[in-house]
Order: sequence, then structure tokens, then C-alpha cells
Amino acid sequence: MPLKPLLVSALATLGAASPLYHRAANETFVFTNANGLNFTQMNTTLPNVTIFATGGTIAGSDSSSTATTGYTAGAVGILTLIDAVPSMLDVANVAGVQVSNVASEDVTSDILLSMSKEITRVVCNDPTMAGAVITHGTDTLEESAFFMDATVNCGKPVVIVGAMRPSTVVSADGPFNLLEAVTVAASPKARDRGAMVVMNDRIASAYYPTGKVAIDVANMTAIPRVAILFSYEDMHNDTLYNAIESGAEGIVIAGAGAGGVTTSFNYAIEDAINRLEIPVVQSMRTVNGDVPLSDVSSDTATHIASGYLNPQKSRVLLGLLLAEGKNITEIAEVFALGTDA
Ligand code: DAS
Repeated sequence: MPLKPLLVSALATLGAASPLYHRAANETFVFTNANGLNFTQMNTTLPNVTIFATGGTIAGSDSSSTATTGYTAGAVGILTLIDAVPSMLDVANVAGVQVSNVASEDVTSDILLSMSKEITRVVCNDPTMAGAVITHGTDTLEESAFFMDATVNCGKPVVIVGAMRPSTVVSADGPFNLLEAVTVAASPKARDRGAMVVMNDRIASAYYPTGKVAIDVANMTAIPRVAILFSYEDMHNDTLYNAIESGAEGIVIAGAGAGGVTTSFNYAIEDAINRLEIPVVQSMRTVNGDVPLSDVSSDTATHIASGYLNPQKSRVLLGLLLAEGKNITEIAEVFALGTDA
């Protein structure tokens, strides 16, 4: 549907484009909004959704149309991904923002912090925008989803989507996943549900248990380094001290059972907390489970139990709390919101 001239004059204020914005030289856009977002369609009866592309298999490419392994993740640009799903334009007007184009192992805290602020700026703070979609590799998708859940707090949907097969394979699942993600992000029913992951006909919550926090990143410039240490029989204390000496400002333990470490390592944890003032969160190396505070507490140090948060989500939360400037006691209070006694 062509754009109504009145709407164009009312809304088409050309803004200075952020460095995040990607615009192919040969692309034709019918509408650029006040934040510099470019739309290939502006149907005024449809909601507006912005897709933030980070890379991953959903943007993967290979010269063979049957290659489902060995392809390059994060190779195809956002405009190509949008063009591959014309039916998306029956659901929403979409703008694409190329945040990065990497395999998800290479998504950094800097990328997430910058993207979170951009989502707040161009989606949350723009009443004409319904929601945001993030295309992402699946390997670390839950970390980024958790980060967005904690830091984008306006009630508009943020939907993270990936794919198991690259965009160039004959059976690519990315296009349909992207259509479903945009459909969810455009829906009023998706509001106030936190960040969600949409793949393979399913909608999952980025943050499942209780104790959810809202963190304001507006004034943050960096996320402090947090190391995850894996617990095992014969675990050596020097892994803890080496991580701290290398610059870790917080530690997460992927503990055995309910956060367990060797007796000797437990003394090292208490030394790190009491003498070095480094917060140590005890999580679990099992795929699912709960670390209750009662299983890691003592009278001699402020232990922190991860509750239902796995090590990678605990790392994200601890980094954000450190960035807020919280001390060990305050950090322990936040983690306690999501733990059983
Ligand atoms: N290497 C993976 C990644 O980018 C591929 C995927 O998206 O599944 O996370």
C-alpha cells in the first residue's frame, strides 16, 4: 500500500543515522522515520517492528545449497533476510538494523549493551513502534535473551530468533522462524511478558523463574568482567585466583550438584569474598536444577546462590549488578530473590 502523503510529511523526519544502521547502496526505502530507521514498506494499518541483526546461522551462508554443517555463520545481511520473507510485510512494516554479523560466540557485552540502549531509544521511546526482533546465533542465544530481558524494560516485546540451518540451504528454517518472531513482536498480546525466544513454532520466556530484576543501563558504559569456573573432582584453587588476577571482578561457579566445590576450593571462595571483596555466585553444572542458599551458605562469608539461574545467566546478571555498582551484600540480596531457602 502506498504511503499517504500526509503521513509522510508528518513523520518522515530524516534523522542522523546511528553507526549501527546498515543501508545497502542499492536498496530503495519508502519511508525513513525520525530515528533514521528505513522501511521498505509503510502500510499505516500495520504495526511497525524493528529487526536487530547480530549474525548466527539464521544469517549463515555456504556455496552448497545442501550444506548444513561447515557453513559460515553471520554472513548474510539483514536486508537479504527481510527480502527472503515477503509475507512478513502482511504482518508488519519492518526496518532492519545491522548490529553485528558474527557467530553468537563472538557476541560481546559491548554489543549487547549498545543494542539494549538502541532498542530503548528507537523502539521503547517511539510510540509508533510495536516491538523489536533480534536475529541471533543459537549457541549463546539464551545469554543475550536474558540480558535483554533484564535491561529493556518498557513492556514492548523483544523477541530473539535463531535458526538451526543456514539461510542458503534448501530446508532453511530461518525464514519461517523470522516470520513468527515478527508476528509475535507485532502483537499487543506479547506486551509485558519480558524478552522471548521464538523458534520452531514455540515461544519461550528468556527468564523463567521468580526473582526477575529490571536494570537501567542508560548510564552504563561497560559491563565488568565475570569469569565462569567449572567445578570437578580435584578442582584447583589457583583457577579462582588466576581468574581474579586476570581482571575478573566477579566469579560464577558451575558447581557440582547444588553448587558444590571441593572443601579446599570452598575456603578459597571465602577468601575471595572476605579478603579480595570479589562476589562469587555458586550455580550448577547440571543442565537443570536449583542451588538453594542453604546448600552454599556459611557463617564466615556472604555466599551467593544462583537459585534457578544457570552459570551463563548468572554471569550476565552478576556483570549487570557489578556495572550498577552494587556491593557483595547488595548482589547477594538480588540473587536471593530467585532462590529457595
Ligand atoms: N555457531 C552458531 C551461532 O552462531 C550457529 C547457530 O546459530 O546455531 O551461534
